[in-house]
Amino acid sequence: MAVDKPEILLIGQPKPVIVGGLEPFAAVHKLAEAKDQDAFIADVAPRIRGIAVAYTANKIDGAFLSRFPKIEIVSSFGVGYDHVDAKWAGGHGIVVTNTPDVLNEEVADTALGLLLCTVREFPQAERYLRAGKWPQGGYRLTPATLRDRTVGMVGMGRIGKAIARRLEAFGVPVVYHSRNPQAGVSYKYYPKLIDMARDVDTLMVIVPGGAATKNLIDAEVLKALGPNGILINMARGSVVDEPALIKALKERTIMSAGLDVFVNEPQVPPELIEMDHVVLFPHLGSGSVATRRAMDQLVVDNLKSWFSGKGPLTPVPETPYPSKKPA
Ligand code: 8YV
Repeated sequence: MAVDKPEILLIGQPKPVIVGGLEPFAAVHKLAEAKDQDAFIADVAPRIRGIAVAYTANKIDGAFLSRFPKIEIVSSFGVGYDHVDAKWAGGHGIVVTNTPDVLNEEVADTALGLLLCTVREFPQAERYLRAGKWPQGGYRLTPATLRDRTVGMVGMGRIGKAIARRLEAFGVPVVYHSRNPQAGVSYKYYPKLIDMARDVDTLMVIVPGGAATKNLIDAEVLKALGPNGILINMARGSVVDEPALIKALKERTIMSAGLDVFVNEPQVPPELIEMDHVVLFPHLGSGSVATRRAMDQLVVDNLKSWFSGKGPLTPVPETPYPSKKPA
């Protein structure tokens, strides 16, 4: 007797690696191609056993997941999964997976690129050249240098460690703040973020998004960072109090910021766009063809492993596998 293929809802762009990887073993319903998405979901929901989320912007909360009575697994693209209510899923026996590790080095490369661009004003200098200003005189000597800076890492997870390794190679002292000290990490640990902000002049933010880290970098932290302060955000827009950051930049409470992420992406506050002393990236931390392909593949591999009865490859901590049975 032929075994029915599991039915999977694909949310977000139907990328070739994901669609091509899923179709041999699953019936894939592509939400992005539906004219009426709500009616489409209502139609397929009773049969859906897995959801693939191809982009981190889609909100997958309890209300949404309750529409799928047979849902077993949500396989989400990206290491960050603040768009998925994993706690709710865990409480309802649904496994959530993300795509960790395969992007560590790429995001760490981008973090160093953004840091250097911000400290040494490389994008501004390039704009200067293109505007034909070089013949009138060289680009200004930058007030900031990486040579005398200490980087305070806000977060020391897998990507944080990859960034810190690079900073060490650059000869830049590293210290860190996270909820708990990390085993096997020898950099100085600060239990309080405000104390670290006071002691360093550069903050590199690389913590998970979500309620626990919302507005962690607030006006007080920025003030403690001080007038030579440079903030780099590689995490989520929500980790930084954006209006407080804009105010601090306008009033030069801090010197500059390099931002890969924003509260309301892809919308960027016009106040930031207008400022010449910030560097703004369109959330491209992991954005190379090779790394995005590896992330797409891990979205597929989690579902493939699950539906062949082998369990998920990279479940998030809120939905451990095998699940912890109540005592
Ligand atoms: C992606 C990311 O750029 O993995 C993440 O959490 O933020 C990045 O790798 C992002 O997922 C694109 O939406």
